[in-house]
Amino acid sequence: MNNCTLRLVKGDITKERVDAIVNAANRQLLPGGGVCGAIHRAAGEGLAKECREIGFCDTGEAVITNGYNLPTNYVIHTVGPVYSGREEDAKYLSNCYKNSLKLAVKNNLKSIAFPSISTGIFGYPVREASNVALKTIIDFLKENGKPELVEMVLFSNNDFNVYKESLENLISK
Ligand code: AR6
Repeated sequence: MNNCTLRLVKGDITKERVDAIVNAANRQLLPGGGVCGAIHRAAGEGLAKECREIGFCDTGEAVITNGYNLPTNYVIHTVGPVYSGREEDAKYLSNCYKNSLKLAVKNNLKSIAFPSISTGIFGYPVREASNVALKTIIDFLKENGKPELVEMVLFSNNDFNVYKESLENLISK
């Protein structure tokens, strides 16, 4: 759409060769578990050091660091909401995608890969989250015409299939 590509990929985000990968971080920007742990392990100690210097990121916000030993130049860290079942969850989750995309554009990055933010340890149901994620990305691309490539990298077959169904439903609307 709008000369941009949105692609769903099944795989490990730490292997993606894009300008930036997004980390589903915690507010203290500490190396945690899940995709965050995998990113920190693959990036090496330099990433944790730069995160310590930044110190904090609020829910729905995003910060950018270097990629260190990753095949990507940058990591954008965003903090998803812990799922509560309240209406505000969707707003915070949408802000994660929006603010990460804004940061990518501000830094002239052409390609960015997202994991499925908040749907692991933070407990956001994947189908609900997929609709928020995809709708936010599509709206951003329609409005801004960049970045050129946005990938959603899904770790499991189930997540990939859920995102695929949600995307098909959104496109057919
Ligand atoms: N590549 C792509 N996706 C992955 C990978 C990977 N290598 N590894 C896991 N996933 P989670 P959250 C998927 O729990 O729910 C951390 O401790 C995983 O299957 O990583 O936002 C942070 O520090 C799931 O679909 O993130 C925070 O404290 C998705 O990534 C907290 O967990 C997100 O799951 C954040 O929780």
